[in-house]
Amino acid sequence: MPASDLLERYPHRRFNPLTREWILVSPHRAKRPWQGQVEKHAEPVSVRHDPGCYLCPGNARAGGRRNPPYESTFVFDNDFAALLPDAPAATVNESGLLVAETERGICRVVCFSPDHSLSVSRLPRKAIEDVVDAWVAQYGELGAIPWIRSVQIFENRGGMMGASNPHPHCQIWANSTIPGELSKELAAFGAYNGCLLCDYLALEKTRCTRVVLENDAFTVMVPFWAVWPFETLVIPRRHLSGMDQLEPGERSALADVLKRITTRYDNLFETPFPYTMGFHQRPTDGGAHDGFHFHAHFYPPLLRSATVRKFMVGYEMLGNPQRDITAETAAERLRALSDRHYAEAAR
Ligand code: H2U
Ligand code: ZN
Repeated sequence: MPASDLLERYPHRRFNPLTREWILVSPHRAKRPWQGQVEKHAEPVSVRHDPGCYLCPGNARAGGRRNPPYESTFVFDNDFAALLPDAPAATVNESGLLVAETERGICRVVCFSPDHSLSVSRLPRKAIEDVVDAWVAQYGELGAIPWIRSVQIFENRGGMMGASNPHPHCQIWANSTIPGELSKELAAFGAYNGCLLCDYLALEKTRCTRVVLENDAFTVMVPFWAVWPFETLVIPRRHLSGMDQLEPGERSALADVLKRITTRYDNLFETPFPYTMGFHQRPTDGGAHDGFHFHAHFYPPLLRSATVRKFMVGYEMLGNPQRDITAETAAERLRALSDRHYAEAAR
């Protein structure tokens, strides 16, 4: 039997070249019965303006600030920022065991739209282009601050992922050191001969088993080494180290793939699909980092329905992450879905 067929049937390990870590795949286990925790079914939001929402236009936020009557995107400094720009420098090192240092940073919130009921999947393409423009502007503005070395843009969608509010928004944490996940990727890019993601993209395009969708400028795939059941990787087809290098047409292309993948996610279980997504871009520490290939990761927790999620516990916390359905099966299921949102198709 060819090795690829064996991978479909038997437990095996897969290597993640971006983090240089292994994951365990147990395809024979996908049909096991589930008697564990069942999550609440997330209902779509119907009100377009919620008087109690701290992100809606015109409403009050914590600390008495009030949002302006914004009409497209709106960016503000997080009122409960996890990082502060003026933390004084201090380090502790006792015997190399008690090691700590203060960290400076700036945290912001980006509202994607004044409409409380929308999500990336339901926003018009033009509105997502405005969001991309806001991200590019923030990456440029925060990255230009001399002590900021990394700008992390991320969205937590859905209560299951810890989002505090359904209003479409994301967060930006920009800080004075390079965070762990990006550090691992930088090391992997540095150790690889050529560009790891240009080569990976070329390899996947000869197979198409894991590609979910694409347009002229971006490809979305379930990576060979995906950990989360329906995890995807969004890769610009051109070698770009950050979203500031996108041409105007490529910004629209990014908006297009983001709309299409989030629509397919919602369509998968006909539910507002929870996820954490975010971009990995070159550090803003003054180095060139030309070899880095920027990309986005979607990490969604749902496994087999709108209410059964994957837990990263047990062996995963103590050994390695593990998955049941293969990346190929997940890609096939996402590929088979429509780009038309179920809520719109039903009308
Ligand atoms: P999350 O839904 O991903 O938690 O993002 C919402 C952010 O909004 C969160 O980081 C901030 C929280 O600190 N926030 C404000 O900045 N002002 C408020 O009035 C409430 C929430
Ligand atoms: Zn709102």
